[in-house]
Amino acid sequence: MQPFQEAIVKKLKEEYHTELGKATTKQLYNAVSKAALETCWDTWQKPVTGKTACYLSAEFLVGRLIHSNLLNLGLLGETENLLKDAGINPNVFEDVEDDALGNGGLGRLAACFLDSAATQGVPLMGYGIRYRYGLFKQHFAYGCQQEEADDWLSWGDPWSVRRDDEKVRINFGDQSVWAVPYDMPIIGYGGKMVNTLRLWQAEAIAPFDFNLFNEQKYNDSVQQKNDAEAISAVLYPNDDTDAGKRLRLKQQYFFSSASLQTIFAAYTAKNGTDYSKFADTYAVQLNDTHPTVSIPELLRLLMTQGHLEFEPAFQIVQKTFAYTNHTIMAEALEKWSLSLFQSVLPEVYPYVVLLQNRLSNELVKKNIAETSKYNLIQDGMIHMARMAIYATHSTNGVAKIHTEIIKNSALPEWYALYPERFNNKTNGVTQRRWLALCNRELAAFITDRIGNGWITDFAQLEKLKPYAEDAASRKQFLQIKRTKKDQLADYMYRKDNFGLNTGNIFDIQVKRLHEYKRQLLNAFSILDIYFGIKDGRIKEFNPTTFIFGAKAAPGYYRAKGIIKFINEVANLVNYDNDVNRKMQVIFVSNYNVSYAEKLIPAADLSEQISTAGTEASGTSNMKFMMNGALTLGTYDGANIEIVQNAGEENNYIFGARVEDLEKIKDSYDPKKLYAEQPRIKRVMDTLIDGTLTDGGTGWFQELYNSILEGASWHKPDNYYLLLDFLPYCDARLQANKDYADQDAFAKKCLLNIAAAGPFTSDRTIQQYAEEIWHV
Ligand code: 26Y
Repeated sequence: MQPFQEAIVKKLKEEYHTELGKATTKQLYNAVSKAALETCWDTWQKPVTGKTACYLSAEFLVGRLIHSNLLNLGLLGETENLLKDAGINPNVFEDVEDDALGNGGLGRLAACFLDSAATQGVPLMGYGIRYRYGLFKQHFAYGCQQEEADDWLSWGDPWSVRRDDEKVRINFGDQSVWAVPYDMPIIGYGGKMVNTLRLWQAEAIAPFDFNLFNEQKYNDSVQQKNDAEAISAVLYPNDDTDAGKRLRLKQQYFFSSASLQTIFAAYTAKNGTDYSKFADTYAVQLNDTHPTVSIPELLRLLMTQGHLEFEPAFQIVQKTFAYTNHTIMAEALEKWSLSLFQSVLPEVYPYVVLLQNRLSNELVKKNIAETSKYNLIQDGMIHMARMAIYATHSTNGVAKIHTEIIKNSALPEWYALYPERFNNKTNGVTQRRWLALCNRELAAFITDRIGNGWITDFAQLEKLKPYAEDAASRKQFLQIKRTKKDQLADYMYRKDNFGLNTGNIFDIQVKRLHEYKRQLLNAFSILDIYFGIKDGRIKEFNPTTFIFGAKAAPGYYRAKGIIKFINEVANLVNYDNDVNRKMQVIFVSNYNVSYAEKLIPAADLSEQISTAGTEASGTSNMKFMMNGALTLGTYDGANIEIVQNAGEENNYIFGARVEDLEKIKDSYDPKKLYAEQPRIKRVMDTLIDGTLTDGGTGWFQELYNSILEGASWHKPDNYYLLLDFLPYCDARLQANKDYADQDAFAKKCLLNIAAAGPFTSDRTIQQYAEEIWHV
């Protein structure tokens, strides 16, 4: 046995009094994880020298850690062999819960960044919240989404180390709590660098009141404990509009203050009260505005504990912080009511006023009289994005088009004031999880041809390009794709009790459910194909399986209506014997990181169909690309850079562009399209003519109205579904037709993989490190 295999056996024996063939999955999971953690413990504990970057994020969607950590430590093969030799299925850890401490793209990006930084030798610490319950688990009842608590800790938490000695006190207007850190190792590929993700847990200062207990006031006796623990109890499942909730503001300050206090204390311990090197010692990146209250918090620390005047403190703050914007949708820009902010954070509020005063002076000097678009405090609200731009040295968008939109249409007044602060950092994803781990067959195919350097140097993928011309490689690629479809079919049968036809084209849209992402447009187009086949309008059609995966925010009723609608479309299609040899539709339940790792490698077509100008970047588009799926998408977010690099001719781009929408936005008339285009009318009418039922909820009528009539808060067909409908159907049918020549299709897939080099988060992290953090 190898030393690591022996260490696992020893752990099982000493900690769980069991052995390989007898241990439960939970015991195995914990033993393997703890043994693995010990192999990198010494590297992890080595103090960092030089400048450290800190990534502050309310979300880290790390997913399941055991496989990626074993891969990065080079221990995956040994572990699997040990299991196999003991007669244990190497897939045993498939049921272990994901760490779903994030909603979607923003949280998953944070996780990819940590992996990339540790791999590329960038000292990057993550700081966030250790939610007791992560993103809810989803199942369907009669096609409707139902939510359940995500009790991820029921599997144990072998990857975290609690650090009681480093807890810090957090003060709110109406309560004080402890923030207790739990540290997770972030293991770089090859195990040479191990960074830390520090997640804070809220705990009571005095968990129990005996006096109240003696008076038989049992609930009151644990009140403080409950109130404290509420702060890190649950991840807010919204990823667009903030309801301005008190608890959410407390969460934000809780982890921001805990992180900044720790950084500040570490600095002072080393350098004393000379703060002149603070910004050369720490760079702090704000992942969207969620941690922006860190700005007045650091001011407070520098001025109260560091005894600095405001202006020198401001200079340090500005040099330390940088801000990443992930959305341009006005409703998603965070604002807090002044009265709420003052009551929750009375000790922080004065520093917001100091910031506002400094800004006011600056605007006067620059002769800007109209200040309502700049004021941090305006009309009784505190504007967090404004604060983040004003008090940092860098504001970045997450794809080229997104950064241009920020500069030219979302926040032009700020760009006019500080053009030098704005920059782009196109997102990326880690190829370790999203290729090496989730598609080992394709990884081996690539390594056979160009060596394994791509695992840490993704630009090398370029060397794969000549193999697109090689018939044997194309054939082998297609075989791998089929293998991944078969594996997905097994998995989906276990999870969703659905049988996939693995000879079909797999056409997949997986992402959060949002009107702007247009899952409803996808469903309309599926109905159009369905009617087309039934009516004989579509004669040649390569059998296709349409797959959806998405969670809707629990209070987002329109999104829930769309889920129900797609599930109804699935029933209609799957039970119709006239078409179900040609098409299948499935909405998988509980789409999460682990499901994504099964779905993405099996895809032929990657659905990226957001309204132009709405998806800041998208990151699943990159994951699909590196797994050899072709993008069926709009000119939006990183899709643009993807197809520019891989060739538009090797993808399927359709629909109105930002400039087109800009021109027609005032005259757009969806009712006209509905009246004039029978195919549009036919699919729209399924919402109201009884073809499909919403179970009496009224959701379908509401969806229908949202498109044709609009609502008090938006215009009709706000996201231009009807405008893009026919171009989308055309592009989709073109892709379907092209698939008939599988060999030619495979060539396009290989050209996409070969062009995926720039979309690694290794590249993104290097750009942050060089251009923003200077580490
Ligand atoms: C304010 C609170 C309710 C909130 C919570 C989460 C607001 C937004 C979010 C999450 C946003 C998010 O995930 N944005 C996505 O970020 C990705 C990474 O940059 C982008 O690829 C994607 O286009 C963008 O929608």
